[in-house]
Amino acid sequence: MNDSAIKKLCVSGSVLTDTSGRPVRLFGMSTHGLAWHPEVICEEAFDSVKYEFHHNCIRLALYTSEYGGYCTSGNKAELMSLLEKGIDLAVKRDMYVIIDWHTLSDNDPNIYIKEAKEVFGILSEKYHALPNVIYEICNEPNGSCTWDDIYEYALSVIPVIRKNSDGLVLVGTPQWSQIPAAALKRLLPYDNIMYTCHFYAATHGNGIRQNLLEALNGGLPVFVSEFNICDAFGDGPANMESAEKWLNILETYDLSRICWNLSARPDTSAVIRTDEGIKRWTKADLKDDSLWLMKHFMRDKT
Ligand code: IDC
Repeated sequence: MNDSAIKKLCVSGSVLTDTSGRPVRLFGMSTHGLAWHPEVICEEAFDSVKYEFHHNCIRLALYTSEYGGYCTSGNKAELMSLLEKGIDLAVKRDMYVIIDWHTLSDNDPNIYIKEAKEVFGILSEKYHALPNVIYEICNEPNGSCTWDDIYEYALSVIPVIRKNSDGLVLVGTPQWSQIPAAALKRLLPYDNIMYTCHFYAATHGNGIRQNLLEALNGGLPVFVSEFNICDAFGDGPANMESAEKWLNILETYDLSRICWNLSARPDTSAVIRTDEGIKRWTKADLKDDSLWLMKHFMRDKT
């Protein structure tokens, strides 16, 4: 008997719902790279996301290439056990948890498809019974990587997950997940799929918002699995005017949204003000821009 508050997620048309068809909106934080900041995978940090910020989701960013990336110089066993610890900490708090296969400088996810299939195979087998777990199969395809390339990748990776689990799968879109409308041309032939849109409000303006609107008006199920209101380097001043425009779309279409990132690094996108080690952070520990972001973007409407 599962008496957890966590409901199984379904994609119904373009809307994320529970199994009784009630819309569900996820909002939460992404970690920085697990290899950079393993210390954040701990009780205190997860308590702060759940009980101080009142988020219902956390995203675990497993970089594939950069800085101790899983497919490059990283310690695979340590990274896997961090992921598993993060999943356990989230499940214990009745939170949804996104396993983020954080491709980035490996611009085409097909580059490390073998490793992706291995990792998603192991994790979907281990966690198939938990409705909390969400599979994000590629963070940000970019460069010359097209929707057709992503489609082929997804056609190979999603069946590995589906063999074990019918859980929610998030799929990145071209140009750093800024072109969700590209997916309208050829939808993936599976249930419970959402396509991602990422934005950094101080860099990304009308052009990318128009693409998101085109995707939404075309009926595409979209999940904002990474955003911030600063620039695309994750730094610089926030642009509130652009942020308000993005917020308006997210609210109008009730999109789920995950903010980058839970760390105390100096750049703007790291939400914690001062690096005094890990503790149960409260809203008083947030940088001013992050506090604004939380207040406006991260509200539970239910
Ligand atoms: C950035 C981190 C930064 C790190 C860099 C590595 O904030 O500390 O050095 O990655 O390349 C993304 C990516 C995300 C980026 C973020 C900000 O998904 O990995 O994080 N960003 O640049 N897409 C757009 C912006």
